[in-house]
Amino acid sequence: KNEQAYLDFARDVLENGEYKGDRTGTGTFSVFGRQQRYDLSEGFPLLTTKRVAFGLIKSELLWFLKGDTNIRFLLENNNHIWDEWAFKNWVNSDAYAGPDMTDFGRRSTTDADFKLIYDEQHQIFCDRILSDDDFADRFGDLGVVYGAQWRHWQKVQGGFIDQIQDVVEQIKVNPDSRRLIVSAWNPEAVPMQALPPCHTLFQFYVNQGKLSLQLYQRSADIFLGVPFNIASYALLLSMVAAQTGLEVGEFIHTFGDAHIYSNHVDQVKEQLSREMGELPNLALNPAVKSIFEYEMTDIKVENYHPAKSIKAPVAV
Ligand code: UFP
Repeated sequence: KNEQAYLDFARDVLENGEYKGDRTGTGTFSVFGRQQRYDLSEGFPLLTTKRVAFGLIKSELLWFLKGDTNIRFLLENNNHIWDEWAFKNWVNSDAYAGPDMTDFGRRSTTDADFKLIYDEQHQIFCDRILSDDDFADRFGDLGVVYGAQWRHWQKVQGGFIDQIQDVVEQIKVNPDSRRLIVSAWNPEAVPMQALPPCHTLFQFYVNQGKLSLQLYQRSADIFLGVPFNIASYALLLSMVAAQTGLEVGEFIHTFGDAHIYSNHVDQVKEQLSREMGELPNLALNPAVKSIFEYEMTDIKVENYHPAKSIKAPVAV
């Protein structure tokens, strides 16, 4: 069963992970190099041992596929997963005149009084992104993030490459190709990026009418990030399969540094103590004719009955 692969992986890292410091100062239990396989014909791999917010996965993936790098679209869909990166641009600019937001990520998790002040500024920020076009242009844009790398990779000689369009076309005309790759990792851009891509590169594979996708993820927060990442790439694979007339094959998830943060250990144990349920099904609107034309209502998970969510602090 698909979910078992994730749970076994989490147990493996809990048992075999070695303590390792990290950029965020939190500390992790970490391994290097692991792989799981999810056969999508057995059900859609949205975990049932805790609730995973599929709406956020959907709107984020549609945002990437639009080539959009401005958080306004996410906010319009009540998705706040990228807010901090844009918020940081604002509070570090001379346009910001509010209370001091230095190190807001860490302080808002450790200082309750500060959190109230931060929440208020965060709300003001989101309201302005939604209502003020100039403000959104100036502070809502995250620059070179997945949407840009996937849809308009900047060429050295000028012009752009649309990696998604190209790979979908190649899957149709040249399915035996061993070069069906989308890369997000740009060594030239990395020093300028607040968060260099975790999803470094993915490759498609077509055989016997089935489409598979393998992702290389350089860095993985097993408790908070990975359940999202599995569902997001399984959704992408399903959408590309639908648009190329192929059946869904396997999603193969390959890792570099796979870690459980030291303040997620109890939550992982709680999840591992739970019974798995049936995986849900994914329903894509068959009338959609292009990978770029899906909207929120064209994508649904059916029969999703997860255990309740488990809260954990995000390392920033
Ligand atoms: N992370 C994920 N999945 C994601 C994402 C981030 O697991 O989709 F965007 C985690 C991995 C790591 C942190 O814990 O976020 C990124 O930090 P670093 O760049 O130092 O690897």
